[in-house]
Amino acid sequence: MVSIQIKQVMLYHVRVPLKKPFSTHLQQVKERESILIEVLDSEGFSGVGECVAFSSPWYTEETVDTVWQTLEKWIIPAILNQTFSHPDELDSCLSSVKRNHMAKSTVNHAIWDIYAKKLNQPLWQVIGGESKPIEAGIVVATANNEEMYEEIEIAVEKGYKRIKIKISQTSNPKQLKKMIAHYPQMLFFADANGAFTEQTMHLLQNFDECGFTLIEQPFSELHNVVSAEAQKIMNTPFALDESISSFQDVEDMIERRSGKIIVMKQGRVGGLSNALRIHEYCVKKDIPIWVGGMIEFGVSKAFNLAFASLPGVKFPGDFSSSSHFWNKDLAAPSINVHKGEIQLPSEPGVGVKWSHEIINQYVLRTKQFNP
Ligand code: OSB
Ligand code: MG
Repeated sequence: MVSIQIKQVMLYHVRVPLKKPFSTHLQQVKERESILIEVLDSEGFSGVGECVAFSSPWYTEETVDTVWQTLEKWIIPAILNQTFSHPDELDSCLSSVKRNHMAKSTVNHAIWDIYAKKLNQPLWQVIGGESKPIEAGIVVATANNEEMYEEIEIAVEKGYKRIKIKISQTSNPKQLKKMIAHYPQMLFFADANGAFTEQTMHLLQNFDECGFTLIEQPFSELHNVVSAEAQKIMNTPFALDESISSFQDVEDMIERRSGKIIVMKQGRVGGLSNALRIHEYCVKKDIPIWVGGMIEFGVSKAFNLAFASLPGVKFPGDFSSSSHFWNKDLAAPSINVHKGEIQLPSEPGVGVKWSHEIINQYVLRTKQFNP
């Protein structure tokens, strides 16, 4: 039986410029702030994790600052010296910390990494994944149309299997329909990040004829009832992203029929343990899943890749090469898309490490915690 006694936690607060701005109707992201974690156990095994909250609460309510504070004040003191035989035990240890899913996920991931290393198996294998290349998808999030068409052309040339574009009330469905017809071999997803409302549902309906495989989060997470009304009259399936922050949200989606597909972001649901519970349920209910991205470094992406090897994951996720966002990834090895696919690692654990040499160039503060 595995035994993991937590002996040390290191946090690194970093800020890294993106190669080019990432634009949605809600926010333009130019720099990625994050908190990187390393956990050491009493036998010298180390595990890594990465906070996916942003600098400001534009996507979810947690931010880099709230995650740092929650880790420092509540989560890390609760886990130091504790012994876990499985990563799933973390949630009961943190029962006095409500929600704060992204903060919890950071630690949950590091413990999964240690757990898989102690079993001497790659993480994807430990969680029941299939040994296969993972299909790569890219997100085009530009501020103007011309740039969007250029980036789509480049993504097609690079061999990506799927392109996700950001849409809003001002996007032009007729132009998009033409563009999609121009690339018949490519899957296109539309992500609205909640841009539509009950009053503008008729605008959303214009996207039904475009040829999108799915529309991600057409309405705000507060408007799942409206989403169900729209899904009733539209053929394109909705994939819910912001609406899914727990197992109960998945039950709610299925019950209301507010969407047909789940976008999995482990940070948003509190880590891999909860993501696996959701996966099991979705397989039972025949609800397809795909893996969403958060403009992450290689550690978070490596956890996403492990999840993407599961049988319930049915579409290519937000998996682009490290070089899409970064001059240099903070994790090693970096992610490489080859012929539209990414290889799973063969070494024990999640298969990537933080590169301290690169972190040193971007670090704002660090803190070490011991019992
Ligand atoms: O809505 O899917 C989203 C990035 C940051 C915050 C929200 C979203 C995204 C993306 C994925 O679209 C970007 C990626 O490939 O990492
Ligand atoms: Mg999304």
